[in-house]
Amino acid sequence: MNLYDTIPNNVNLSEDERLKRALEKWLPDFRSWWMEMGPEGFQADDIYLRTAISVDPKGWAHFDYVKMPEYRWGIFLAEPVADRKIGFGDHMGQPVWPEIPGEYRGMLRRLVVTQGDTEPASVEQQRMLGKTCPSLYDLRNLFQVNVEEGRHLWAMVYLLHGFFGRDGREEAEALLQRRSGNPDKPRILGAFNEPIQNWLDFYMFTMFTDRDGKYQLLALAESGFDPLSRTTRFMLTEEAHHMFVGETGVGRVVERTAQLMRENGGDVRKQGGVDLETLQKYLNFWFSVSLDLFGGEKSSNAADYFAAGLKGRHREEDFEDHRALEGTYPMDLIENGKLVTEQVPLRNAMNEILRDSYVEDCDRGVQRWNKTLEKYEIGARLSLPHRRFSRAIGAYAGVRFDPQGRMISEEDWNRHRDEWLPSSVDREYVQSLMHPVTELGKIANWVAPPPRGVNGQAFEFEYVRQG
Ligand code: BYC
Repeated sequence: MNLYDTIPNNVNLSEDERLKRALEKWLPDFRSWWMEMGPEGFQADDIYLRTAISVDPKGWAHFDYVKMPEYRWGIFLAEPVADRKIGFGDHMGQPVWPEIPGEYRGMLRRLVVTQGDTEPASVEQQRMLGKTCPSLYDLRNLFQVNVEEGRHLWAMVYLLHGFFGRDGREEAEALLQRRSGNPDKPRILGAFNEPIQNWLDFYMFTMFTDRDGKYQLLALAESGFDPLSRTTRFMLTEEAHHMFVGETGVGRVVERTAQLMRENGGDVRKQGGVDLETLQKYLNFWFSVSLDLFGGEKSSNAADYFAAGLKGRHREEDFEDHRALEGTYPMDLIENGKLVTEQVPLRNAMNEILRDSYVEDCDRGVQRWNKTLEKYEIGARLSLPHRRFSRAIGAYAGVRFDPQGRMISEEDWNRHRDEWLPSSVDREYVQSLMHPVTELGKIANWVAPPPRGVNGQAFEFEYVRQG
């Protein structure tokens, strides 16, 4: 592990002069992007952050005060697995590839660029949130997520520079050129152009959108292209914290809402909280845009990735048939304006199979939030909307469905839309709650404090020292 090189790494960068030069040339561009598009207003402050010091799953994190622009962004790959073999698709059983197989260059580039694009996008989406943080603890968590997304960008840029030659270098530059939400140069995937205006958006995003990240990274960790597998395996250890921020963040809002429902007659908005209906609408929104990130239900791209051994399923080893040449997957698809069950060849159903694992995982999180409602003896429950609800990508795009998954008319949709998704009034209300709370040990009224702080520290700890 070369921790104190200009670019910390465990890929022996000092022995690869060409790659080292390419990355050192990209570094100032990354820094300019970070200063322009990274967290606004806190770049000179000392933040209590964890940094990678080893890729060992048990001991990689080191906590200390760091100014974000000085964060040790680096290239860290999980240790190689000896004699690793391709675990699925047409090349099943062959040794994994240490370099890119020529025939799959285009496909791999596309996967790496799509993954890479999401990382800076999320930092751009979240750049204003620091100004309205509910507590120093939350502020620090936001910045931890942001610097790690920056490091995930480095992970993909390493692959582009290290394995793709000139077009890889061009793609790495382009990753710093596109901008979230900019109609002239948008980020590639839908959810990453949606504004994250407030902390409820942020918690929902880290709960639902980062969880797509988990499943996509798990599918890429199966890859026969070994450097992609190793880099995504290490990224997954960081991703876990992001989902923790989301799940516990929403959980703390639910807790506070439940408390307010039990107090003073239960009108949550009157008491400056987020009512359950509004929480449900934000949940509906972020869950459905995140479902879109899995791509079309029936996808020949997904079939090609699988056949080539580039992108597998979540925990491929749990499946019995790793070639997936036989068998079908039943899907309710729309034919002549009606839902009809179609048997889709398994390889073409890979996006949907991954989405299934994701939906189950999300539902477990929602049930944990419901336990809090139960604890406060509140009868109402939160739930995931049906996966057909409010989709912009895939088989259900352009057709209207209610949260139970029933097909409805455009007229019905327009009549009920504001009951199901945040209306402009809801957004204004949530925005009105967003005031910065930066006193030690204090927290905004609309969210409960966490049961414990970061790395054994108390909630009252000075997680951000303003310079
Ligand atoms: N928005 O066959 P289809 C993360 C396009 S998140 C816009 O259905 P495919 C993170 C698609 O490109 C994880 N366009 O889809 C989280 C294609 O375009 P063309 C990111 C979309 O290719 C939080 C067309 O529709 N990682 O890490 O099977 C913070 C039809 O394609 C969308 C990855 O995504 C969309 N949502 O699947 C920070 C992994 N969906 O060819 C980070 C790499 C589809 O018609 N990416 N399209 O021009 C992939 O594996 C695949 O590209 C996708 C799409 C799963 C995204």
